[in-house]
Amino acid sequence: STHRSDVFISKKMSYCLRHNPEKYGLKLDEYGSVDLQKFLNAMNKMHHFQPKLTEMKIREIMNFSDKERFEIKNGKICALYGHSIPIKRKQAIPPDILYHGTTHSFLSSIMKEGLLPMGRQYVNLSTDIEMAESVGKRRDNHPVILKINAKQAVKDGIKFYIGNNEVWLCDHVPTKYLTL
Ligand code: HQG
Repeated sequence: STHRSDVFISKKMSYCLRHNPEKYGLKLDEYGSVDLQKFLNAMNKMHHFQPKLTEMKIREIMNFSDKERFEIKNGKICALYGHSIPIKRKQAIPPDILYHGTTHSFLSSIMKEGLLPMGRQYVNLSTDIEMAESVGKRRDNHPVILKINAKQAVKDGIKFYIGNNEVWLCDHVPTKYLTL
């Protein structure tokens, strides 16, 4: 989305659904979903959006967004990735190759310990290089793009989870699956 107010709303939605639903008086189910009407009421109560945040507005933000961050299903809403609170996810087989964009300053540590979730529940991986690049650019103008041999990792029993069509999640990616 290009409107500044839409970015603001999206960031508040992410904060609530990924990190701090309690602050909004909300409790997510084990999959990270919450009743959409309850979510709208809580968001409006906290932020006094003018005009009021509606389902239609959220769908508009989702449609025009650069990334698929949220999902509305069966009257519930959830964030698809980025959580710091524990959320159950569906395990699945990822594409053979995944990518991770990061900053040069983290590289020596990553090459020692592998990719760790750090402040989040899972490591975020991308299906395409462009996405990995934009993720890395948040911290580094010339980010490092790591290539993940997901095919071999799957063979070795490492679990992957679906975020959305472009984002895959993993508990830990050991160094042996990473190449520069
Ligand atoms: C790094 C945003 C040192 C890792 C983005 C990353 C993405 C290590 C940072 C999504 C490490 C964690 C997630 C190790 C990993 N030693 N550093 N062993 N292992 N790291 O923000 O992937 O716009 O939690 O490389 O665009 O950058 O909010 O993860 O740099 O899609 O929807 O530790 O969040 O999406 O940083 O970003 P983050 P991320 P939204």
